[in-house]
Amino acid sequence: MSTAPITIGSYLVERLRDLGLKHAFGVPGDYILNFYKMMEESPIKLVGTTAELPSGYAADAYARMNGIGCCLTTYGVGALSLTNAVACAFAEKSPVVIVSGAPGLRERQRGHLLHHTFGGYDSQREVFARLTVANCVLDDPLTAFREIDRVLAACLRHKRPVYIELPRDRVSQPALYPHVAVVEEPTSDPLQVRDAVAETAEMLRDSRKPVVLAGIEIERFGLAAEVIRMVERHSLPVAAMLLSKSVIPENHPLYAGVYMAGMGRPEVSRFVDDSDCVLMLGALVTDIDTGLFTHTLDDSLVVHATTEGVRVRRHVYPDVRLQDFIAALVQAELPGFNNPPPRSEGPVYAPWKAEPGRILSVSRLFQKVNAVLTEDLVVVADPGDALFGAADLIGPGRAGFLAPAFYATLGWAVPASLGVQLARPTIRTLVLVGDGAFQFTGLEWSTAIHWGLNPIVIVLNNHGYLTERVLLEGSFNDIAQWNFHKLPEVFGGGVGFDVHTEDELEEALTKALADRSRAVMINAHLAKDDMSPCLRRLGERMAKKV
Ligand SMILES: Cc1ncc(C[n+]2csc(CCOP(=O)(O)OP(=O)(O)O)c2C)c(N)n1
Ligand SMILES: [Mg+2]
Repeated sequence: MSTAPITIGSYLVERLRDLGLKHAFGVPGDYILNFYKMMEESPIKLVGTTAELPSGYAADAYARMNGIGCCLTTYGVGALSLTNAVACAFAEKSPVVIVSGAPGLRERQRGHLLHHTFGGYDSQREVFARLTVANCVLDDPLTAFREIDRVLAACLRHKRPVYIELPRDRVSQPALYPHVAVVEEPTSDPLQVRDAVAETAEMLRDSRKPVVLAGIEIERFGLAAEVIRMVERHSLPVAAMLLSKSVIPENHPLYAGVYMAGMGRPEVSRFVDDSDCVLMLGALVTDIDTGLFTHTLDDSLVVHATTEGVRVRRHVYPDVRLQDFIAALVQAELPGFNNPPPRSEGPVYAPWKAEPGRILSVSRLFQKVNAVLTEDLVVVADPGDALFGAADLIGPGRAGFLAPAFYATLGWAVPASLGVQLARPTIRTLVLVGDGAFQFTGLEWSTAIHWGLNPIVIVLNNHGYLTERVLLEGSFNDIAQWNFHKLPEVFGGGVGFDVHTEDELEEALTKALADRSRAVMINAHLAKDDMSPCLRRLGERMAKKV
């Protein structure tokens, strides 16, 4: 056991470790260097990324898989580059801890202008206060230890990012008195749980076509197994949403598919929209998840339970924790329903057999992707047709699926695949990314190679910003053409495939899957105007709105 005194920095490292953090992402800089050193000497591994923004996406995906993620950054130039990733983590509920170094308190007193600073010394914290659920500045050893506890507890409770600012001359400041970590769990009001469940059970008993919609909080709060128990016990059909795709095993007999109202598969939309009692569990009701709010769910038929409380029709029960509500529903006495999920109107992506020499199309590409999905292959999709096409994939069992399907920030997927594979070394990622999106952050593929990881990246190369083209065509949607398949040469690792035809895709994916020792880059050439059914429906609806 170390006899070294506990310091602000060492306590922060220790708490992050206790919470299960094994990797932290970022780029060093002088204001965070001595904390970097402290982390380096701990069991937590430091993963250097090509820039701060991708470190944020990597940490976000890591947090989605691991329960907590972390970015280390220097002040100003680094931290401010991270903001977009932090906003994404906030919007989509991902527990990321941002630790930013800052000028030391002593050096501030001289009144000189210090590099990387802008405005007052509180400006950066004010920016992050808007993007996080809790923030602190560890400038005082009297309060720093409690502040670390408070901020980390908020991160885990809300599954949203938090901001910790650490002035560089406070990292090694010892505690003034012994401190024991305090972790308080919120509890439900038992009477509210009883009433909320009784009212929900009554609605369910009166319904003939009940449906459960499993949202993203079910994934984040680790409640999928409990939801499955609940739907199995009562024979309730269950649909997922795009943001929570694959939260329910997609081959489960009660699984109805991904619900996206007017943008989704018609048989799933009809099934949910026709329901006379929709139990929404942990769902974010976003424009993309509801096909631009084309859903017809009537408030009087909906129970909406989230981590912020339960609403049954128009009655609100704020002090009911989602896990307690679901646990009580498992036990509720219900009749057992007979509302089987819709039969697919023919699989969107039918079985695959390559036709040699046939030019690759979007639908055939996704057909092939669907055919190779296995439980240890996690699909990571970037916004664009990569995501919309992926909406209709039907994975075996609980094959993972990750995408920024609400905040929709381009360039998320490649760095995210780094986070996913470091969080879960036994799985491989299949990254679906547009040519435009790849140009945002594709350099991060080199970090994956550097770490000996083996993501398979498929660039859907449709010569520009197709999703924007669908809304409004113009020369601004054309982008520089890259030979993506030649990147292995530049990055000094991995293997690339230039794919124009079905048999070339077949060969590339067969080789990629057979060889787990290398990262793979597939440059999949597609026609400029070819698109998935989902993007076509989105385009039609958006065009009416803008
Ligand atoms: C960071 C960011 N900037 C801009 C956008 C707006 N945007 C949405 S889709 C899109 C085009 C994406 O092109 P690509 O990645 O090639 O996918 P495609 O639409 O061609 O399938 C753009 C620019 C965004 N979503 N995120
Ligand atoms: Mg494109």
